Amino acid sequence: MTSIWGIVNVTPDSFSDGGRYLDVDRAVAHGMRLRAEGAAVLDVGGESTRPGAERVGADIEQQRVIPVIEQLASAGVPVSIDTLNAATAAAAVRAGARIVNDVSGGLADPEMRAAVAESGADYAIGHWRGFSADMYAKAEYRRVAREVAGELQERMGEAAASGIAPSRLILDPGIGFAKAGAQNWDVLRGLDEIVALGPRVLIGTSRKRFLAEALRREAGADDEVSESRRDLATAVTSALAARAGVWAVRVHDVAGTRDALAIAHAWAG
Ligand code: PMM
Repeated sequence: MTSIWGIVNVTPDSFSDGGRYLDVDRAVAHGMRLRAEGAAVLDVGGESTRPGAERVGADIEQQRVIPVIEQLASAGVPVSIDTLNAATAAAAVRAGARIVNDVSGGLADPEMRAAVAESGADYAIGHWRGFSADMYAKAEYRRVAREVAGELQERMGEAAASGIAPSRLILDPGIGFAKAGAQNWDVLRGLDEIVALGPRVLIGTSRKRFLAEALRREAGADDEVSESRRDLATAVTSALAARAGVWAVRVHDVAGTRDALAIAHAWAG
């Protein structure tokens, strides 16, 4: 059955006191709630990769995530570190993380693959073409799913050349990363091409812009598509992705996703 990664974003807009103090206890409590709701892995991140987000330094990123990872890991929860920085990945694994989730697939930091190889952690590699500031300018494809699969295959080769065993890899087509609206649907329609590459496949559609766009276009939602409508849309994409053979989905709403996956599972028989 497809498993669930619960998102724990430790950024000033998520767990903070008026934007000044990051509240470690609240982030940990949020993670433990997602765990109780059925998350197999908690994906902890300290730098937003959303379109237009500014980059933060690795030191600030680590101040945010390391105390949270230490507490979650010591409570026995499998933790993944969502980072583009090799130094943060290494520190997170020392703090107890078991998986490095690098949406750039090793392209953002030239030290990343060596750090992961040395750490012994599993490595989730995303399809990516550049930092959020200019990623839409790079969203040019002829056949989206085919090209995404081809580039992921290149990332797999680079990881193997760096000493990371294929059994440690997880592939993610990077929904929203260097992909504009309709291109994300092309990727989802072609998920079997990614699954056919072999390694476990992870997918993250949660609350993303292309879902809100589809709801506005197809269901008459207003401009500010509510969080609950985005979560419902996410649960649907997650259930369909499960049918397409993905190994895990990365979501904010773990409880709703758990129910959606249970129904997809019942359907599959
Ligand atoms: N998306 C975001 C952040 N991290 N990691 C993986 N593996 N796949 C994704 O699609 C992904 C990710 C951006 O979403 P957020 O700001 O809601 O965390």
